[in-house]
This record gives sequence, structure tokens and C-alpha cells, in this order.
Amino acid sequence: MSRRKFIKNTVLGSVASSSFGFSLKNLKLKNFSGPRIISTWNHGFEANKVAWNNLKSGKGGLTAVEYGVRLSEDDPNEMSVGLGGLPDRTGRVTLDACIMDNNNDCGSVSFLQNIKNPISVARLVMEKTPHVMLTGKGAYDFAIEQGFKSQNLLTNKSKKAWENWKKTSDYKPVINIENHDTISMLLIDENRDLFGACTTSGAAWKLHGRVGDSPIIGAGLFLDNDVGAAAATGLGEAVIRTAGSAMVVEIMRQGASPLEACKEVVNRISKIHKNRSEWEYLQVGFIAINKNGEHAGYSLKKGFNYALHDSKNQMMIDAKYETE
Ligand code: SD4
Repeated sequence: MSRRKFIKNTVLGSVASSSFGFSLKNLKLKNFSGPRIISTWNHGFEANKVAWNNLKSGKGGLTAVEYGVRLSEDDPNEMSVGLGGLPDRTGRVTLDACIMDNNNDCGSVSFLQNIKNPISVARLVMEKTPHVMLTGKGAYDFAIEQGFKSQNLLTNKSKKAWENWKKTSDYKPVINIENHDTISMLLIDENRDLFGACTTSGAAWKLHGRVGDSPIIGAGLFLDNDVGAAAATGLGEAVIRTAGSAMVVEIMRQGASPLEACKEVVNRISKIHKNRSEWEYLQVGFIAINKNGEHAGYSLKKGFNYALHDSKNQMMIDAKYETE
């Protein structure tokens, strides 16, 4: 049996054989048109290109998503990720990131300071430690041990924005105004194996020590190689309250399309938050891709988009949304 056929049959076998005989039966494998990458927001467009080139040069899906999102981490003009990310209310830039592969291996760092590429530290947590998550000083010490360089991540531009914010000190995260928030990237390779990465400087002007959804496996990112992958952007607290990305994947497992699954979780978030004070500034968006390469994005409020890259398309897609 050829390798490809073997993999295909194995996948079909696992899809058909949930040990309790429920839930997996609805997920039908269809024709697959090859590798595909989706990423949140406009900066996902260029990041996808980097990931695609890495994938095509044989580096593998994990390296592809890692290097893809690093493009945004490295860019001082992306004020929501890595270098130049907006700081917390004390003026310190603290970063969150996680990465996950087709074997449910995952790594994460949270509340990491002075290290420009948290996604690569997260990968090393996964590969070189018995843990999934390192935080704060421990994550920093680990990164230094692994050869990462310590540097100031607060640029003049982000410092100015902070000084400006301090005039009112009003905490209302402004999501999707400049269209470059957290980058979450999902990739399906030629074997239908799934990979994901998520990295952010989190909500601007947060309390020092606050951790959002992005480094939390199951909240900011989740994948199950039998089913699909999902990732989030937006107000992390709302995503954590619903175990957002894990929930999207589980709903796809029941047979929902990526769009239906994202919509269902956004609807839950909406219901929970309608009467809360955050509603005024609440935005959340999900992207999802299933084992057939079908994909979608859906957000609570208008303005979310995601980037698609495959052998035929390189484009931005406006996500559907629940309300203006
Ligand atoms: C957080 N989810 O820390 C991140 C922020 C974000 O689009 O995604 N903004 O809450």
C-alpha cells in the first residue's frame, strides 16, 4: 500500500471508530485539494507566504507555522505582537504564545518579557521540557538558557501610545481598529496533518501579570488531528470563559462545518456577555479548518478578516459576523 493511501485509510479508520460509537460518525472525509494555511487579520497575508514557502521547501508544518507568525513578531510596526507590541498599563510589554502539532504535542509561554519570539520559545518548551507551559520569569530564564537574546520590546511608537493612554487610563481594549491583532495561524499539510500557532502581546493596557487566551491550549488555539483546528483573536477573557477553540473543534467533530462551529461558539460568547460591562468593547473572532481543508472565520462584531493561502489562492476573506 502506498504511504499516502495508508495514511488516508488510517485517517478514515480513526474517524469511524470513536470508542463510544458516537460523535465521530458525522465527520466525512471528502476530496482534499492539498495544503492550505489560514491566519487572522491582514498581517496573516504575508505571514502565510512565509509559512507556505517553508512548507513547500520541506521544512514541515510545525516550522512553517512557527516561521510564519515570527514575521509578525519581528515587525516593530505590528503593535499587537512581539517587538513593538503595546505594553500593559505599567509600560511593560508582556507576550503570550502557543504552538501545537498533529500529535497533540503543544508548548506555550505566557507573561514573557524581553524576548522577541515567544512562539519559538513555546516550541522549545514543547520539544525540550516535560511541560506544556512556562510563564513569566521561568519562561524568560528558559529562553535565555536556550540562547534567545534579551532585548527591550517597547519601541518609541508603542511608548508614545502608552503615554497617550495614561492621560485617560481608560481600559477599553480596542480590537480590530487597525486590523492587526493577535496572529493565529492554522495549517493543513499534504497528508492532512494539522498544525497551529498563536502569538500576541495581548490586550493593550492590561494589568501587569494578566494572561489572555492566546497561550492557553484549548482557548486561543486547539487542534485534533482527526477533526480540525481552530484559533481565536479578540478579548481573551471571553474566549477563555467558553474554552473557545477547543469548543469549535468539538463542534466540528459532531459534524458541523467550520463556519457553523465558529458561529455556535461566538453565539455562546454573545449570550454570556450581552449583559456584562465588556459588551461595549467586546470583539472575538475564530478561524477554523477541518480535515478536508474546509475553512471559515466568524466574529462577534463586524471587522474581522483572515488570510488564506493555498496552491490557488492568496487572499483576504472578510469573516461573517453576528452583529455590527
Ligand atoms: C488577548 N486574544 O490577549 C488576545 C488579544 C487579541 O485580537 O487577540 N487581540 O486577549
